[in-house]
Amino acid sequence: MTFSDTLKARIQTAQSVCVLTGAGISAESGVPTFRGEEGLWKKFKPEELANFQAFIRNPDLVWEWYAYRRKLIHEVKPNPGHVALVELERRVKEFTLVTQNVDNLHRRAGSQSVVELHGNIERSYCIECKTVVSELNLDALNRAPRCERCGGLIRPDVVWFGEMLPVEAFSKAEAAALRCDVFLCVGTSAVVYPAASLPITALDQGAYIVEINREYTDLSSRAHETLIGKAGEILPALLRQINFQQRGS
Ligand code: BV8
Ligand code: ZN
Repeated sequence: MTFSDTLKARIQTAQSVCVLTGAGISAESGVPTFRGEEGLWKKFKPEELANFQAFIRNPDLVWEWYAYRRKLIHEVKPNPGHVALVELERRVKEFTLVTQNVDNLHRRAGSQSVVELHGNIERSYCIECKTVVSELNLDALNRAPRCERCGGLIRPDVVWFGEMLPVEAFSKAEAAALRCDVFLCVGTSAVVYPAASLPITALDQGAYIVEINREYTDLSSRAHETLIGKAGEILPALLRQINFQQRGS
């Protein structure tokens, strides 16, 4: 696999790198994506499951869907794509990993600076008193549990459609996009906002935008480079071809 001299030079000399990942980086771990052929949304529509009204209308169905995904995530492990980003984080002076994924695989791979834009499926909280619940053996339940303190419904701590992203997380992500020299956009269909606005924010301030995906997306026409292929193959190959020793001062 060959990479452009520009790309290698840009990463080699970058003071600051920002990476945005989507479901595609976890696909090779065995976690289904949302919008692909085998995607999670094929059976269910986002509006049926990933929104608060759907949860209130049918808490057990939504809860069961997340319990299924949590169980799946406990059975998989990070793949070489996640691991390559841990290596990149070690090599670059300033590195921010922003993820739309709620599967915790970046942290399990060893990434330190993970900004979770859409929450984390391993955390849950009560919709009434907001008590965070984690000790529940969540997978075993296929009914939405009730809060021991107030009896309120317990929901997954993920961002649903129509819900605001965690303010601190999004401002951290935006600050990184505004500062970076290179922005890598890995395994996302780039259709969900405001996450999908981040590569454009980086582009507008002069960063070099590189997309890694199995197919072209809405972002491809704006990116400087689109590398078509699997993230778990491209990222390790790219890291192997960059000579970080030659870093400038
Ligand atoms: C908000 C829940 C505002 C967690 C998710 C019209 C226009 C623009 C925007 C909107 C609009 N109407 C509504 C909106 C806003 C809406 C939105 O963007 N909708 C889109 C769909 C049009 N956004 C929101 O509602 C957000 N909130 O805007 O609030 C607001 C303002 C004021 C006051 C109140 C509110 C909230 C967005 C978060 C929604 N939550 N999920 C969960 O259950 O996981 S979205 C869901 O999509 C996931 O979170 C996921 O992270 C996200 C993005 O999907 P991807 O990660 O990109 O995955 P996908 O399957 O799509 O693509 C995978 C890609 O990987 C593919 O391209 C594939 O080719 C590639 N791939 C596959 N294998 C590999 C690979 N690449 C490399 N290697 C491989 N091996
Ligand atoms: Zn409660």
